[in-house]
Amino acid sequence: MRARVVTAILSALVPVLALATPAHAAPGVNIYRVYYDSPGSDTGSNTSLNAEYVTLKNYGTTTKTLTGWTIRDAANHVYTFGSSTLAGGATVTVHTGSGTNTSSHRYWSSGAYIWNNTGDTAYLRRADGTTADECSFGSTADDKLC
Ligand SMILES: [Ca+2]
Ligand SMILES: [Ca+2]
Repeated sequence: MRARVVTAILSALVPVLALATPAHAAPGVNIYRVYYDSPGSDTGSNTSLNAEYVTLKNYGTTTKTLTGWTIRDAANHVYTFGSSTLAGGATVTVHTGSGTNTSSHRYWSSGAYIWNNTGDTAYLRRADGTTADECSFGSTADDKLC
């Protein structure tokens, strides 16, 4: 009887646990966050452009090569990663404006905003062109946790 109760409780928990699993449970590089509406007025300054960004995260435990991977918006503006890797558990943020690339911060060098405040979709593709992840967002906030 007791075992049956435990079984019933476990059965009830399984769907809850499944729902609690992050969408990006698969060990790979995925889109973590898109900060699409740069804080304050969109003045177009480099500081404002760089406060608009997309962050990728390596959900795996091994280092992944990002060389040749691309990020693009719905209008097909494309950022291509130069020679770079991303350690397991690490993040890399791609800022819209210009700056000096580091292992965790890279720069699109776009003179205009990429991510539409009114809604857009971010696509992450591997070097071979296959889709690694995509993340759509609306206009209800400044950023989206994907
Ligand atoms: Ca924007
Ligand atoms: Ca803004």
